[in-house]
Amino acid sequence: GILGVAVVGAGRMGADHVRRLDRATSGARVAAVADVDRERAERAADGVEDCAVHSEPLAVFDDPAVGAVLVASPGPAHEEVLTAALERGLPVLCEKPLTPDPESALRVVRAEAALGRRLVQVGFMRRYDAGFRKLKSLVDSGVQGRPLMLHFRHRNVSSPPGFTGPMTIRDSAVHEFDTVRWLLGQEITAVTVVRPAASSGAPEGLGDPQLLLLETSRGAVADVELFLNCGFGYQVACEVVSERGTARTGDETGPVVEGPGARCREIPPDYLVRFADAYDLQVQRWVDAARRGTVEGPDCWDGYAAAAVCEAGVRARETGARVAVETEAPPDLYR
Ligand code: ISE
Repeated sequence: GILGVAVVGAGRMGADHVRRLDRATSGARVAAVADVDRERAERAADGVEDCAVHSEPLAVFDDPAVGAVLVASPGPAHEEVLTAALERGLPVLCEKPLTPDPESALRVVRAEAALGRRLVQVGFMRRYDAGFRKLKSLVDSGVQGRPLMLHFRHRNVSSPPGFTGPMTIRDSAVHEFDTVRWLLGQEITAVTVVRPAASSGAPEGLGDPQLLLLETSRGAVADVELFLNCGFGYQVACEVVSERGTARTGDETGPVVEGPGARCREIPPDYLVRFADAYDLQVQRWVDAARRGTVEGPDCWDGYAAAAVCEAGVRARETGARVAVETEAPPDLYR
């Protein structure tokens, strides 16, 4: 039957997912929207047929119409919802980060491993972006030899209000951490953060932009320009430098625009536009899998591994030192 989805968290991302599930996904409907700000939940649910609205996130679990949960609340609120969903055996699509720190991520990993089957997919949507998928199949094909270096650019127009230094790592750079692990099939072993003079366009004290240097388990190195207040557009790009060639994605995303005296390429304003197709595919594939009783995509272990790199990253940016990443061994479920 049709999958009844509860969307927990009705901020920018949550509201976008409500619209996506309601209008652009087959086999699913939005059965409930929950947000601690009830009016925000009501706005997101406006126009959605037969959709319950809650101000208490856990209330969605008492609703028999709810067969799956999409978690889009802020990272620190995830663990409670994930734990409740796992207890009830409901499939989950959890926006990144799985949880903000490795300790809580490991608790979620262990709760899922104890069930002996996967229920949670983590919303690392770049894995569903057409350009990144092409990079991945090129790397996997081995035609260019071993990948040696990755160059990333990650620029936002502006950081959201209340964004802190650690959040630049846990909420933004976490995407690169997952992308490196996924593209290379290697673990990130150490993080160094170099910080140029802060931009006057960035909030006082945020220390934006930053340059991250990541080392991996089989000797690759990735550099990440993280610039969250660049002021002009949303850009995410990645170049893979291998032994016999390079490949790059993300430079040409918006349409070509021509007018008097100029020919240019539009730059998307934000991630909702830049990754719209990736989100659509991610959510459709999650719904299809949930209806078959399966789960695909990035798992809780990927969420934990990324959180462990974040932990090292947060310390690296505070101390200026190279910080080694520490992780536990994965439970059998994720081997
Ligand atoms: C946001 O939460 C995202 O996930 C975006 O992809 C990222 O570019 C942005 O920096 C984050 O704040």
